[in-house]
Amino acid sequence: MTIHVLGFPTTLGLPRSAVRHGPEALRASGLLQALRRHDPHVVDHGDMAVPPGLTSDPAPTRVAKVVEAARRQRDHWLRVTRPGDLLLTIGGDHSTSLGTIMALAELGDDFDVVWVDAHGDFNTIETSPTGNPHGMVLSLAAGLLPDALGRVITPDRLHLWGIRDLDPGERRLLAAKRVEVLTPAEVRARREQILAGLRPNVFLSFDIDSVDPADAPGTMTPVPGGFTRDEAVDLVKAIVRGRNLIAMDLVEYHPDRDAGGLTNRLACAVLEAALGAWSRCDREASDAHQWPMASPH
Ligand code: Z70
Ligand code: MN
Ligand code: MN
Ligand code: MN
Repeated sequence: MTIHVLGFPTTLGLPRSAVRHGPEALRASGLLQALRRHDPHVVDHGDMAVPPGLTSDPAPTRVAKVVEAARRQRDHWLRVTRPGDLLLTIGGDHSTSLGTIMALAELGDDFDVVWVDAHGDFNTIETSPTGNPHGMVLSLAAGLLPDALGRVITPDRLHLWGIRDLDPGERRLLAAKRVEVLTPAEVRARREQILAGLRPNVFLSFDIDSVDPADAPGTMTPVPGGFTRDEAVDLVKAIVRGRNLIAMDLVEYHPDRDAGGLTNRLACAVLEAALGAWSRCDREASDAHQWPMASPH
């Protein structure tokens, strides 16, 4: 079982930001080495070439460019992945996550998406106040925009946790589609229940702005009232434990706003927490499998 790590330094979802330096900054502080301490089967696929986002592009052009980059990421994953592998992508803005959803949908996996974020990312071109596609990724994945993505995913698979900043139009759409949308307080209060409601296969998309700005200042769009660092790490462990993490993203990390490296260390801790829990599941499964064969007659 291989852990595939891909940098996706995109600003196509949010032009003008330095989030394209996220993968570079996390690599420079030793992320790959840290992950390999948890599991030696880490393969680094380097960074995908992604053109910069342009503020001069109208929203439909921005969306088309996001979809084009996502298709290349999807095709890359489809070429390299084998059953049981983990697809790990380091963004980039949240448009980083579209290609992996498309790959998993194409593979026909029965999976849920856990979207840990301050934002709903469920705008359409019509409801978006900004025209930024990073706020439209889940509506794209659910087939609400006209772009042909191949297979789309049904809204019951979406689990939005940590949400505290919704635009009016996306709020209505999320309600109409009956998507699970929970604030940090609701996640705290109903944790065991919502964890129990997840399918066994999970894609965890972790937007660093889900964490409170006090613990994660290094992001473009900080929103007060988020998870603490410890809550976030603990939540990630709880999501992965006893489940099959098939993919994970870490997105919206903005190194230029991360004086002191607080957010960098948090990003690393979140990924290590996921891998630690994932590796343990993996070992337990293979131990259980091998024990009867290894036992004396
Ligand atoms: C707003 C929009 C957003 C992340 C900001 C913001 C969306 N709802 N997503 N930061 N990660 O422009 O659609
Ligand atoms: Mn997001
Ligand atoms: Mn966000
Ligand atoms: Mn569900």
